Amino acid sequence: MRDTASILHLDLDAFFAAVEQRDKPSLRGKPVIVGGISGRGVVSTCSYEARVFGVHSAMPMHEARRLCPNAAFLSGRFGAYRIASRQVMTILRSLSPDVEPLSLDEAFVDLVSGGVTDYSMEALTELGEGVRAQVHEVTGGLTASVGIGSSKFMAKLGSEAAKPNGLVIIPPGTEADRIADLPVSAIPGVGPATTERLNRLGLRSIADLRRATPTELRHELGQATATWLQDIAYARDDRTVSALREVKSISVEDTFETDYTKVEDLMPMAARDAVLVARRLRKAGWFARTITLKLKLADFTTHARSRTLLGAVDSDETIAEVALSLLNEQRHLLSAGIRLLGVGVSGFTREAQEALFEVSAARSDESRVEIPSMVARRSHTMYRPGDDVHHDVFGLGWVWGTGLGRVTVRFETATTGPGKIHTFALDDPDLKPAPVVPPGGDEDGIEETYDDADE
Ligand code: TTP
Ligand code: MG
Repeated sequence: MRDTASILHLDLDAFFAAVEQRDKPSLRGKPVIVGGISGRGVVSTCSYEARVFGVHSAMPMHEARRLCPNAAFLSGRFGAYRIASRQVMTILRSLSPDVEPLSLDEAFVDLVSGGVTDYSMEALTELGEGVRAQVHEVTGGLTASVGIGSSKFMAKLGSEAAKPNGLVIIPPGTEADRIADLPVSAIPGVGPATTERLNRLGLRSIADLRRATPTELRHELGQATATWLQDIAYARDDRTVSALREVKSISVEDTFETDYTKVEDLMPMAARDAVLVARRLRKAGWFARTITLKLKLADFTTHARSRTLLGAVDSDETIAEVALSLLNEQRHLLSAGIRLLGVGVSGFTREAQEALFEVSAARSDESRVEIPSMVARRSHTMYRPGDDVHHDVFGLGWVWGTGLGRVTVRFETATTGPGKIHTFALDDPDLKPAPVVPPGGDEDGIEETYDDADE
């Protein structure tokens, strides 16, 4: 742990919903819910106005509709979120070379390597407020919460305490007192399973944890976790801020004891790896567009083949189907002997787009894997609630609702006042989907991904 508050953590407030309110003036100050609009969709996030009703991330959408029927329900515009994310990360990288993004809207910054020398409360307040103001200005109105502390744990606790739209600096020396009454689940890395095990031992708060015996913890949770818990209970956390820790792909590989030559032998391993990858993907809350199958031959040459889907997926079935079909496409390599097989995913988004596709992989004959065919159901333009559109007469607007062959559009943008509503036929030739136009205009279509952190 450092003796200065030199790690900053920034997290945007109600990120996806805030971008929607920025670009849709009529929704400002109102409940906005972003997520999977369909039957079994879940809430990605919602505005603070919707949180008052009890709506939160990961809640089934039908429940959110019940709690807050008058909210605007939007399916999300990832292009716009990606651009805002990039703008924020650029601001943070101007502070320090060591910026570690944790997701699209959240990052740690190491102020020491950024050259900050004055760690007085006044100087840090000025710095923190300066970053928040810059984010607000550059993104055209998004608000961020910032925490500054002597460790990652403290910085993150600070930004959580600062939410929404605030700054909290945790003065060095106060850390251990500050966390004593927190539940053990507040500790980074302590998920529901560990929380339950600790609770079973009668350990509920961080102060309780301090009273536990090392042997008891080690016995129940293993050496590594026990050590971590004993340190963090006293706020001892020397995890570094690392720009290299970004995750750009997730993969699972198997190296075999003997070389395989038969596709029937390799198929179960590819399928199992695909399921492991899918599980890690879901845990990270991501969906992937690209699936890769890697083979290393007995002669140590490596062959990788990828397929990029039209939509982003996270299901065991889809990832396994694609991996198996990529294996099938590389059958000609098998006779050389396969010593390693790996399945990976990349091209992450926060949203599933599986509904747009049909993956049909008939596997009637076990030894033959049909290539899945991706059929985009775009017989005519699909408008999803919240999508940007352009009308030749009325200009830029967003899809307010669709049904019965009609689409209702509200004509407003980030820079207009609340706009008027008009309804059109779905196939109105004057109406088209509009590209995301960011404030500052840097639409380049590049996927915002996270750098490699393979196991
Ligand atoms: P968060 O930072 O967890 O949430 P938030 O920014 O919406 O709200 P706040 O930080 O003010 O509490 O997540 C950032 C974005 O990630 C969020 O806007 C939407 C997306 N997300 C999901 O898609 N699914 C999820 O389960 C979560 C937690 C977030
Ligand atoms: Mg956030």
